[in-house]
Amino acid sequence: MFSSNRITKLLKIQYPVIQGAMAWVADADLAASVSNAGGLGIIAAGNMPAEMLENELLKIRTLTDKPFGLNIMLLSPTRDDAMKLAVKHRVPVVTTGAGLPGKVIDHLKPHGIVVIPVIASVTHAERVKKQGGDAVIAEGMEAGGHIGEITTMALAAQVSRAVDIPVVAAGGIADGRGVLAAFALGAEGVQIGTRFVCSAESNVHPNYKQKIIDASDRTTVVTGYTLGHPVRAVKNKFTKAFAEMEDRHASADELEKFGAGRLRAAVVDGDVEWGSVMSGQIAGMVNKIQTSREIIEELMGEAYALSKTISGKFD
Ligand code: TUI
Repeated sequence: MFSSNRITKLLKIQYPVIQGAMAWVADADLAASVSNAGGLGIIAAGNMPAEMLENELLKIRTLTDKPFGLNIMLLSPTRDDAMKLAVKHRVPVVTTGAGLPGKVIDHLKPHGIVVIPVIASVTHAERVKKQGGDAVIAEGMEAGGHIGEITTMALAAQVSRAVDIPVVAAGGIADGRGVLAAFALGAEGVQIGTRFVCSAESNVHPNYKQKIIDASDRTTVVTGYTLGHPVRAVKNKFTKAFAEMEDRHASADELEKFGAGRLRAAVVDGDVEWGSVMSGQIAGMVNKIQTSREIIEELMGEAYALSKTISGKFD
């Protein structure tokens, strides 16, 4: 169904599918389920205190002997702790997000850790290549959570022409068509978040999963432009109130305070009206709960079948 390429070889995995690193969502249970199914599961450090993150790193070793990754969110005050724990627990792969990863690459590469930063522009991808990043994840603004400005279509195409390290496409991908489209743009792997939120092995509150299952293509909205870190989430009372505050030019301080703790409220407590239900635009296509294995096998099976149909059209 899939032979192998630079991404599967680099990551020592069967299928070129990386699970998105979603704060509060991407724990050892979800990551192990993806790794056991032949993809690369990722634990999201997010803003986790070191002790909690260390527990997840110890736990995943009891759940899988396959490679997995740790995502370090560069805006987080706990990012240095996460970096130390990656070394201490010999994490095979580190992805980064929401910032410039130079320091992470310098610190982790000498320990043999594969480092794959998420980037949102060509310039940033070129910088990562120069700094010694092993690959890049080109994440378009269709993605959920903190996003850049460029769509996956435009970003993956331009980044894969600009750098010779492998490119993984992210944002707006949730089925085999999306996988094949990413490969057509020059990517050698995909990162999938929203569909894995609805994995049977995801510990996300059922209310959050239901919001994604009920979503259409126009369900998400972006807030936070005035703060300099735009975030895509399902429209609800919280995003409406936040947007109104931005419209009346509320101060950064006021906005940060209003937004604090909202993701946890949605993911852990199931408050899907006043919490932040981060999700990608592809939520409209995620319609059921499936195991991570079913998700990956369906994705790759569809991509394989479609590749045969499409190649016949270009005779
Ligand atoms: O990081 C993400 N997605 C996230 S992080 C997150 S937690 C959060 N919560 C509230 C506010 C802010 C963050 C929720 N979702 N994706 C990876 C990603 N990285 N998307 C965009 C970028 C990015 C943007 C700019 C990476 C580098 C970059 O560099 C530009 C610069 O100059 O810093």
